Amino acid sequence: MSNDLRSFHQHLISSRKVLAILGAGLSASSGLSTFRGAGGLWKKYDAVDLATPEAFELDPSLVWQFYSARRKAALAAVPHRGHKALAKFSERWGNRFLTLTQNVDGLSERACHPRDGIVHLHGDLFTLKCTNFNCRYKESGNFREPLTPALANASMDDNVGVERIPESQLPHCPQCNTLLRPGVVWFGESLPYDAIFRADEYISAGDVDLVLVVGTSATVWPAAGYIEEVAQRGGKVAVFNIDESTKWPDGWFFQGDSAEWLPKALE
Ligand code: BV8
Repeated sequence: MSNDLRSFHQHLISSRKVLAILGAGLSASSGLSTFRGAGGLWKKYDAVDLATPEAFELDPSLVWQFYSARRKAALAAVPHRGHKALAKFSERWGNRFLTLTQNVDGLSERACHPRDGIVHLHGDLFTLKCTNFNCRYKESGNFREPLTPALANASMDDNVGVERIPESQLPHCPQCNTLLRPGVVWFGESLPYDAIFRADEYISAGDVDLVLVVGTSATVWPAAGYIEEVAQRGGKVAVFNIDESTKWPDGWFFQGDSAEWLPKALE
């Protein structure tokens, strides 16, 4: 693995197509918790345990407070120079660059990343979906805070306790009055078909000479599988991570804050 920017830039400018796979570490410098490691806990709960249909079924009050706290934190966060460097790179490269983000915080959009250049593999915090299978109500771009008065105290702060909120005071569907859920992909749920199609189509068309792996532990599938797919087709891998254990056997490893490395690598 190399962290030589010159050889990286030579490969970058000669690449026919580039892919980026973004994870929670990209937003860490905007103050948002990651999923694993130190950031992986919300109060005494493991984020992975809360990001499941079973957790929501069992305790929608707890899960809605988890997501409301994250909505609030994401709305208060500011995109950093790394988010902006990716957005500008996407503007310059057009359809020769595709961003696959695992992040649900909306910071890439707020950094003005071109909408047709980014795919949300795991949905986003500001989309709401009805839990009534027959209703199919779905609302995007809902930045209302709090979603209901009962959720006003939801917080990432460990010192703020979890309340027992009656289901009637959680968000409900305006069409059929059934409980709404966050429009994210939970563990055990399939990724959105259009996201999978877009990613597969871009990679299987060939010519992806470089994949940028930014701030992700690459432990969540099928997102992590796209890295392998590009490498198996001959593409080079450039990892941007603070953790050396995420190194890839071949390519580049830029150890440190992606907010610092991305502007140097892409501008
Ligand atoms: C599915 C939304 C099947 C919710 C999330 C093999 C194949 C297929 C599936 C599986 C498989 N093996 C296991 C599975 C099941 C599962 C899975 O992958 N489990 C893992 C835990 C092993 N996958 C699924 O369930 C997926 N669904 O496969 O469905 C199916 C098919 C048909 C029909 C039905 C079902 C769905 C997975 C999606 C889950 N939802 N998010 C929410 O946000 O609440 S995933 C969640 O983890 C986030 O999206 C997050 O982004 C993502 C990945 O984590 P990371 O982003 O990598 O974050 P993490 O904290 O792990 O790491 C942060 C990194 O940043 C670290 O490396 C750190 O060092 C670094 N870092 C920190 N600071 C910085 C930094 N780097 C740079 N700069 C910094 N400053």
